[in-house]
Amino acid sequence: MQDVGYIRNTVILGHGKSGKTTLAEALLYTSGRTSRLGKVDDGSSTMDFEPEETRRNMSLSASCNHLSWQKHEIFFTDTPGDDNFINETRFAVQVADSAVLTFGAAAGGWGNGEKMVDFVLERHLPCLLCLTRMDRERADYAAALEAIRATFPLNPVSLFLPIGAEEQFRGVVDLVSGMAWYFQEDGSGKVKGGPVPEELTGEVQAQRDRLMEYVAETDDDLIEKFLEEGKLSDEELRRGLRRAVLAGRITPVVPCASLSNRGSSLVLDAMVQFLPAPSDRPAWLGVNPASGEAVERQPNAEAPFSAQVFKTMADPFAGRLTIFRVISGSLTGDSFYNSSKETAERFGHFFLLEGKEQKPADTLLPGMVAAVAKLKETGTGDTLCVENAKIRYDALEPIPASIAYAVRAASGDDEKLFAAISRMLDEDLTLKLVREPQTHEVLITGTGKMHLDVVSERLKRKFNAEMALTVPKVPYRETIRGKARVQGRHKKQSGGRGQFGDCWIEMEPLPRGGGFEFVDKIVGGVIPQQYRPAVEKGIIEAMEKGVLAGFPVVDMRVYLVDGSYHTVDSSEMAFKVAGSLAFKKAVVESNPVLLEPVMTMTIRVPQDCVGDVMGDLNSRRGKVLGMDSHDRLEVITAQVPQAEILLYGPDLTSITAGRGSYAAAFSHYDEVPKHLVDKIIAAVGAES
Ligand SMILES: Nc1nc2c(ncn2[C@@H]2O[C@H](COP(=O)(O)OP(=O)(O)OP(=O)(O)O)[C@@H](O)[C@H]2O)c(=O)[nH]1
Ligand SMILES: [Mg+2]
Repeated sequence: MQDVGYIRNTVILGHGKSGKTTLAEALLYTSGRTSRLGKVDDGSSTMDFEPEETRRNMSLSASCNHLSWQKHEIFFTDTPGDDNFINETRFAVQVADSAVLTFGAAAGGWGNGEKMVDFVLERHLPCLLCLTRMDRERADYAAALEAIRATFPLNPVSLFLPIGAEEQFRGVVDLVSGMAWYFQEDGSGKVKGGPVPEELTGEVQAQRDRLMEYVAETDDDLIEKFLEEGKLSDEELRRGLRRAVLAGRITPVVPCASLSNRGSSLVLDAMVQFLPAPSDRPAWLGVNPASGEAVERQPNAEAPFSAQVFKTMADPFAGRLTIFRVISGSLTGDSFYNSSKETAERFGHFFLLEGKEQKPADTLLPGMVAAVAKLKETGTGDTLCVENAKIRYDALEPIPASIAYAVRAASGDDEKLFAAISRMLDEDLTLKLVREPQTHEVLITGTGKMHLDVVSERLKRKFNAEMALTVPKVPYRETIRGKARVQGRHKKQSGGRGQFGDCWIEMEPLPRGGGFEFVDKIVGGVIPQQYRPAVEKGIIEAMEKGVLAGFPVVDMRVYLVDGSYHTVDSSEMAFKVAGSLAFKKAVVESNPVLLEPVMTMTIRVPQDCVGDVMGDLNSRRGKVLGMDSHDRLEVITAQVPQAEILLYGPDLTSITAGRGSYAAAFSHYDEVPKHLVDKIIAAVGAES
């Protein structure tokens, strides 16, 4: 059995297009796991294997693999950088022991890199920073490093000094050993030793001294030795570095250019040397599902088995594939207990994931990522354990959806479409179907338009079902501002028995949210008791379609005050009609107005975007309620009419270059300003 100390579990994350997948491909190839260097751009990537990914040349979902390097087994997950698929990234971060953070080496243009840094910091993950795309024009290692140091609380410390820049990036000087390494020209990703270029010797000495001092400062014993002797041995430096990284005090930095496979072996070495084994991490905290008491698991092989599911994939033929990370203990056999669903689950085999391939395995240890097929109850976020040592870990909440479209089947076969979508809900927790009772539309929610486009393509490929999306209707309502007293009289005489109902009602507004009240004030039986509820029924039916644009009417009180009846011709039906006639007349006479839903929004944006976001909110009729600083972000709270933010997500992304996010929840109904009422009424007229 493998020693857990030789396992690494890490997540590769970084801003969009920072070269995560290309780095993963280079690591796989250099370690010998793959026989050719996969490329994102020509669709030959092992990690981006979904047709939707190869079509776009980008990662859309978390993809797992593992490789061997210097007797270590490194399990890693390559994650999407785009905000549309950020849930995949968050769930993968949740179960990782460490992070490999990628930033492009040309300073700036880091898009949502800040969000990725926050994920790492929130989970206190020891982290290795790769400055990627070193071979590109304008790549400037020192400048990028300085910018990151100034912006993020990562304490980045370079392990290397690059030799050559851009296309001429040929090798590095290792600041720990002082040796120079040149990249092999055969694209193998490995390095060979060589002389330190003379023009760099001064800089190497200066940076090496700084590195030593920096590391010494993180450790009492080392600082003593350093102050006494003025230096540390290579071994002390390496051990000090490892300790400081594991404690999250510094982030070692490695340069690389993965597309031409330069620097991969350095990244692999650093992963083995400086990132934690599962057993180097603190105990994982959970609760005993029976008692609710806090319990913990040491991440070693001797503890009882526990694992957490971080991804589920829906396959039309193979069924559901559940992907989990082992947290403690070892797993053999064919069953485990799901403590989130409180049920035992059986399976055939478990597999290790190698991109899209799955390889059977017989024992799982802490840090390993594995998959099982066809579980019945298990979903993403669930805890798996043994029945005699139950534990449940916190499941991560998916970030709320930021966009909703009305969805129908393009073919008209809604039943087939919704059955297919509900199978996709398993693998994608931001995806939700919501029935909107007032507009009778079914809404599908997601993180952005691109997210829903990808869902649409997957539905077509996997289940041959096609969605038709439209911008959802706004559930407007109508109400009154004034009072009225009117008569509703229904009289019909045609041949035999006639119909007669006659009522007088008074109508007055109720405060917003007051709904509807009906008060029976008839005295002396001018309308007999059995017909009075019929008047109310007639009103309630008529309330469904208002007089302005046919939206439901709300927030008023109706008094039934007078009326008359006929001993033969009166009936419940006749009074119902009278009630509805009276209602319509009363609304017309009570100054009817249109109401629109207003949402409370919480918008998180970097400080330098606040002005633009505020300006944009202003143009959307938004009212800013307050602003608060959280870490490096400003949190704006505002109320904005729903009609103005139906497609806010993509707009916020373009205003903030992907660095903003928001959540919106219904707050209240408010009057539509006069100048917009006619437009809305005209739009409804055009539709019907
Ligand atoms: N010149 C050069 N181009 C690179 C390098 N690494 C990646 N690229 C290119 O940059 C683009 C993005 O690379 P990916 O590896 O897909 O980046 P990613 O971070 O996985 O992107 P997402 O998954 O979409 O967030 C592709 O066109 C790559 O070919 C590199 O080292 N040098
Ligand atoms: Mg990628």
